[in-house]
Amino acid sequence: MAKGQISMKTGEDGLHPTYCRICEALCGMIATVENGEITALAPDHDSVHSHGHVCVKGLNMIGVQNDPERVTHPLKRVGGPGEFERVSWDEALDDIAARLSAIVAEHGPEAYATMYGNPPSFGFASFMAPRMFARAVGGTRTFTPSSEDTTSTMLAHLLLYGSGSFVFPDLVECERLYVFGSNPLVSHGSLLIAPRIREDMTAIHKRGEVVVFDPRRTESARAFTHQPLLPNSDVWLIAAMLTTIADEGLVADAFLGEWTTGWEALRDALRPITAERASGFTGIAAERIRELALDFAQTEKAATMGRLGICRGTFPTLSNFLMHALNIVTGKFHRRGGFGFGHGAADTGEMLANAGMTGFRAGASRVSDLPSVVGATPSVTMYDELTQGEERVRALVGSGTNAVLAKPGGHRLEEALEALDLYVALDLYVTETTRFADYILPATTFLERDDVPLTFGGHMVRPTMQYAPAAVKPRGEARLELFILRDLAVRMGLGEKFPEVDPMAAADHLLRTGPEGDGSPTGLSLKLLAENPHGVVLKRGRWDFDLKKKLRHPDGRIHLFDSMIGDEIARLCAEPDPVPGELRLFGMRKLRSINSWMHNVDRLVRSDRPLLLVHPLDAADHGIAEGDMVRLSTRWGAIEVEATITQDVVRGSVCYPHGWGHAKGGWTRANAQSGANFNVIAPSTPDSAEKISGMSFMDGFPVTLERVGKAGELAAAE
Ligand SMILES: Nc1nc2c(c(=O)[nH]1)N[C@H]1C(S)=C(S)[C@@H](COP(=O)(O)OP(=O)(O)OC[C@H]3O[C@@H](n4cnc5c(=O)[nH]c(N)nc54)[C@H](O)[C@@H]3O)O[C@H]1N2
Ligand SMILES: Nc1nc2c(c(=O)[nH]1)N[C@H]1C(S)=C(S)[C@@H](COP(=O)(O)OP(=O)(O)OC[C@H]3O[C@@H](n4cnc5c(=O)[nH]c(N)nc54)[C@H](O)[C@@H]3O)O[C@H]1N2
Ligand code: SF4
Ligand SMILES: [Mo]
Repeated sequence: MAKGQISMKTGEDGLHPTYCRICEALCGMIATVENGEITALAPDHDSVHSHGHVCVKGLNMIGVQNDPERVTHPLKRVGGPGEFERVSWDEALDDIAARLSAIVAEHGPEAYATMYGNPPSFGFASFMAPRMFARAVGGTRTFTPSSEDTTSTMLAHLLLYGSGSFVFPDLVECERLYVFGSNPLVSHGSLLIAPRIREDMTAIHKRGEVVVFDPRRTESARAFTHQPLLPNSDVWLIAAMLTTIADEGLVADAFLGEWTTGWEALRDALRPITAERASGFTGIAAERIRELALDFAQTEKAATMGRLGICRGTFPTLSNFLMHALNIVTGKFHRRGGFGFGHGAADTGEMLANAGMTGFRAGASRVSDLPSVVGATPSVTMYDELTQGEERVRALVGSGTNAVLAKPGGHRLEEALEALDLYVALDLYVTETTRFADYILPATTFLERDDVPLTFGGHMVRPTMQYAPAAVKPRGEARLELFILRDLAVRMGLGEKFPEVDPMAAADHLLRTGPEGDGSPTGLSLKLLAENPHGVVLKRGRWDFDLKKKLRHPDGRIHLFDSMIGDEIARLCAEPDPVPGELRLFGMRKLRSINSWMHNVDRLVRSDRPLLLVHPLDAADHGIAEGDMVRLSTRWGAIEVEATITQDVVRGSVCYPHGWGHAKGGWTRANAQSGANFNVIAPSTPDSAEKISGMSFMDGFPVTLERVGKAGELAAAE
């Protein structure tokens, strides 16, 4: 085929339509393939999903794809951490199979645990692989980023709807959008798929108003109405808004009567939380809280969205629960311009359930009183699970996670990983985490695998579907995670428990039997998608579904109250007032970074320097000047970082990005970058997590700040 022509055949010269799997926007891209290699990545202007939108990370994925430091052959540990030697696949897999079988024979299947990270969860097959392997071996402990990302909102969904299907705002018709703890202009949205979210939000602001609740004047806050507040205080704000709405009689009685239970109990429990009381915790005037509540209730097409900023404080489940309740109680639920479930090629809640990821298990943790939510073992128990007692984890397979930088107390995991009898990592790099592995097995990038974004099908703002065949064959000896782990299972004699899967045949089956499959107006199938390389728009749109089928509590209603929620409200009401002078640390994402894993791409990092944002009054209190090095400490650890003074953060808070602190991985460019590992100081013992969900406390925890010197002076002294 001539260069410049569209091709759907892996490795063929030409232009390959694909989509980015770095973040949830799933932007359409065109990969230019020449002589079996990707030579350029460009926006896909014909994409029916993103219409030419991409960001700088997507375009620079080529820097990871072709990175000379990428691991493209199996590596075996031959010395201290990070000392590896190339081996053959057979040698690696035979040795791993023998050692893992022996560990399981001696200590039982629970001696094996699974760990996976963010990037593999974007692929249909790469997401299934670690779960299927765990099921075959029998170990149930599963460490994922959920404890830092989704667990609390998942629990709120389960309590309200009895289901794990995501509920999200209708950006298309909304006229008043309240954004709690999300920075979509940088993150491109999460738990809702909308690649052109900047345009959606701009249009809403033109029709009415977008209010961004955030302790930092973020890129999104600057673009719309910014409502600053203290970190870890939204729960007070939202509770007081609900109380105001109840007092003013702005409640959608008909909807509540038909679809819900528990409103009276919720209202009564929240009664002590007045706007005046909330004002002391949030730093927002009581009058303003009432105004925000009334504006929301009185706008017909209003909705909220909330993300990490309300998912990781000390009341993350209650914060999410009340944020949903705000929509439900004011009649915005399941209504155009409002807030509700989605409809697409697949139902997320059902898919999670089919993957064995269901429900809530109280007291599931061996080493703490924490539960498991949707199959995730709380991150803050990982150190103890790997190091304590006879029943400890002795063997771990990790796919696509840099836990040492990503998990609270990541630095302690170095010791825990090194103590394992066997740690096998499926990854693209020797990282701060995989350097402790006995083997690193080279995984594929998303450009090297066939995919359909089925797991995202249920929460697209404008539902579409696309089939992206691998643009190129895997580099070197890299292999699909699913094939690596199936091969390993077979070598362990577990082939029957881990059946051979053809991922795209499985995807075709799900497409055809799903809500937009055979017999539906769209008639989705892999064949239809293959005939439409830039994607297919689902004809019925987001709102065309039967609400009754999505509500999974036995009574078919939304539960606005629950004993767990009652207990959480009582715990909230007993909270002491904020400590004067206390500083709270919260996090930040930047456009040119994705967590920790694209920092070896020079074009992405060369203009970046992680800095601690400090408010001028707090800087004065602590004798800190621009560019000073400061020590941040908690009872869990201490880091030294460079400070910058700015009005962008609210007084009483400091802000620092995560994913930094590279030093000892096999990524030279990343190692050269300044910055410290946020998670050294993050609360990381089981007592620090939210009791009911096991969610890590990562935003708004108290820190001590002290000046240690000028950045330049310190560097010169070293
Ligand atoms: N460029 C880029 N995009 C990404 C990522 C990335 O690393 N880089 N990561 C991806 C991933 S894994 C995820 S999960 C999503 C996350 O998507 P988002 O949640 O939209 O991303 P964040 O930028 O973390 O936004 C959280 C916001 O909460 C604010 N915040 C912190 N504490 C509080 C608080 O107590 N209250 C309130 N109201 N706000 C608070 C922070 O200042 C921040 O602006 O982003 C994804 N997209
Ligand atoms: N302090 C603090 N900590 C946080 C967060 C925060 O906001 N603040 N955010 C949390 C959130 S939301 C998340 S999602 C987590 C992310 O946590 P992780 O997923 O553990 O961390 P990443 O930095 O995304 O590292 C991903 C790893 O996957 C590898 N990789 C990339 N692509 C592939 C692939 O296709 N297959 C395989 N097998 N490997 C691949 C990369 O080389 C890298 O080693 O971090 C969490 N940690
Ligand atoms: S916003 Fe950027 S990183 Fe996210 S999917 Fe689009 S191109 Fe990829
Ligand atoms: Mo995440």
